[in-house]
Amino acid sequence: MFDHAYGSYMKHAYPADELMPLSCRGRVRGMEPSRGDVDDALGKFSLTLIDTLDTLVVLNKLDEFEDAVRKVVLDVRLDNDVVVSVFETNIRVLGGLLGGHIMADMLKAQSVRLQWYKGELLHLARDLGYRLLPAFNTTSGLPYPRVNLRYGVLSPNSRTGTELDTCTACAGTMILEFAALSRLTQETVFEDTARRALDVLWEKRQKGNDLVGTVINIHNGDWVRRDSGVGAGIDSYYEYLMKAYILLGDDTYLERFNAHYVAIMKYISQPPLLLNVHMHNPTISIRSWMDSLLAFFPGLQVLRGDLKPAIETHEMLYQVTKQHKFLPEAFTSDFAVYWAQHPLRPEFAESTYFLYKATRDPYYLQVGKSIVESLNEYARVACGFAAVQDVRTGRHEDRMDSFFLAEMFKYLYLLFSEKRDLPLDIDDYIFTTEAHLLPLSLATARPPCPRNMTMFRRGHGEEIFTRSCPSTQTLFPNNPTFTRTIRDAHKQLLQPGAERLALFRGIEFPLHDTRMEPLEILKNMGLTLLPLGDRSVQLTGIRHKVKGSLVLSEPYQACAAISNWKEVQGKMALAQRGECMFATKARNLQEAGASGVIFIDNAEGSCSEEMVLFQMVGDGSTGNIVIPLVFLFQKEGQVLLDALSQHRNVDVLLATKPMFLGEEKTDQPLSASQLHEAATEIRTTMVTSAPDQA
Ligand code: DMJ
Repeated sequence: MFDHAYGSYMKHAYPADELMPLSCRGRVRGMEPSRGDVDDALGKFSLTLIDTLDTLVVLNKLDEFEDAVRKVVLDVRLDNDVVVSVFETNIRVLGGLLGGHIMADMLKAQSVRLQWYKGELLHLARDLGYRLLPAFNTTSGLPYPRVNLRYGVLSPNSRTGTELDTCTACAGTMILEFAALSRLTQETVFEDTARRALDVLWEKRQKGNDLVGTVINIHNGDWVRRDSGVGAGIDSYYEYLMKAYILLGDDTYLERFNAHYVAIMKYISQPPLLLNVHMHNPTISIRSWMDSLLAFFPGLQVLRGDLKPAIETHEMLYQVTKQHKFLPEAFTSDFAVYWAQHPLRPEFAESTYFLYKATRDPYYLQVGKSIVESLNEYARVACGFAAVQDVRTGRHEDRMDSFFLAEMFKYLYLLFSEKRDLPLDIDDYIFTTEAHLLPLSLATARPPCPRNMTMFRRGHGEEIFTRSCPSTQTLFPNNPTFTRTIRDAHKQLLQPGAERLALFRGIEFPLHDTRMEPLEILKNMGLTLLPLGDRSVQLTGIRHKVKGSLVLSEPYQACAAISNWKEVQGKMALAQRGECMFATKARNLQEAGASGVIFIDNAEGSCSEEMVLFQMVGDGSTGNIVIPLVFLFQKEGQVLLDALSQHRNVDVLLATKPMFLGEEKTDQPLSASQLHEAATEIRTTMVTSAPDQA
């Protein structure tokens, strides 16, 4: 496979950069029809060969590694008149050369191989570093998105330098490679330059909420695209802040990461979904679809020690993958295809690996097995693995991006290998965003320059200065099956034939039967209406219960002080959606003494069979809403209103979420601690999700 990409060297003046797995030959830029921006990764520098170097070591292909290093040293030239992406060249080529150098040095030191090696890959890396530096020659310090490997940016021959903006990830994904290069060469300029770009991004964040946009003007630092998410355009910026702290031991990076992380969890994360918001008005999700790049995020959450949302989002991604064989480039919040392509991206495998490492739950081995099986069944072709042009038809593209060997192979191999099978201790390394291996020992290598970090603005609250990853035992004491417990709540996101989802206190309910009556739907949600003697009805949950008699809130929308507070006290209030935030209504009713609230949709005729996924969310404040809250669409809610109009007394027992209370064994009411747990869960949902105009 490798030689197909490399072999074209003999036929053309330049080595091939990528394999064309259907044509069985290498792709040389300029020799094939242009694919636009995608081709900016190709610099006539044997991209795939370099990007795969450290994968060969992980796979214990040491002869092949030595051979590949020789080829790179002998044949790769960087002085090419080619305009390349600064970001891609950094993560794939500079990262690949550094990973290769570190592996070569290690094998040489162990006298295993490469006794002839004298740091040639590091010399190439340094050469490449200097070829990337002109891109940073802007007044802001943010890099141009492209650079000419021979002529830089501003020279008349460069054919680049007219761009005005770049993506956040493009400017913020340099520090690992540049710092490693500085520390290995003792030349300060690389780490300084990457750090300066990060300082600008931090400075330009939305100060009120710590969110960043997707595209930024490289000259004046104004945001050009203000949507904020964790996928395309931003993804590895967050990853590099966290990993820069791990690799370099500099607190500033962790503090920045934590501030952004709090913002992400408050506004973007709506477990299991991750939806983009407007950085200046983050209370509104600005799109209802997700891109496949965000699949790396559960892996990053594992590094952060935040396992629960990592498990939830990963499970959601797995459901999408099962539905479409691969993760489509983009998919809607009800998991339909939005962009149908799948260029063999590794992010889902990456998160699967990290979750397995953290939990040792064999479930993640099963997930990995399904990834391998899909690749073999639907992507494998005679000369390699072909990207899928459309997951719905399975049609292939003549394309195998270098990250497939750099990342996908590495993560899948590592997922199934034991420590003793590897020629290195993988825990001594950190993965770059392209899965290149940088040794943690760089953290103790003295930085070649005095530190000059922007001081972190204090006052975010102690909780965001988390410095350690809590163990699973701390997070989920005495619950060895916590991963399953968390996943189970998200397992039924997709059932055969189920198009629509309804969300009820964070539990998703597949509603397959379009003939289902509202009463049955309620039952399916864990709620049953029971007649109680002649003039009362009981709405009972099938799991744990929170009890209260129903009462209509006055005013019905509960946006102002509750006038019938005497009636509401200790009861389950019914309130209508609209006019103000759910959180406002909830606080008003909580203050009035309600034991819980059931919100009923204000859209006439709405019902869970027809409405798309919906989640009640809070206003982002940490206000102490502790009573249980339920949202029902109008048709289901009408069942309760009808019951209330026909019966003197309607008792309600609300089902609670099995994921945090466990399966019910008896019909006993909840203990005080269970109630507290339930309420905490609900409050957490409220405060960690993007607020929604009720
Ligand atoms: C890789 O090149 C890197 O992981 C990058 O950060 C974004 N994603 C691609 C593969 O999908």
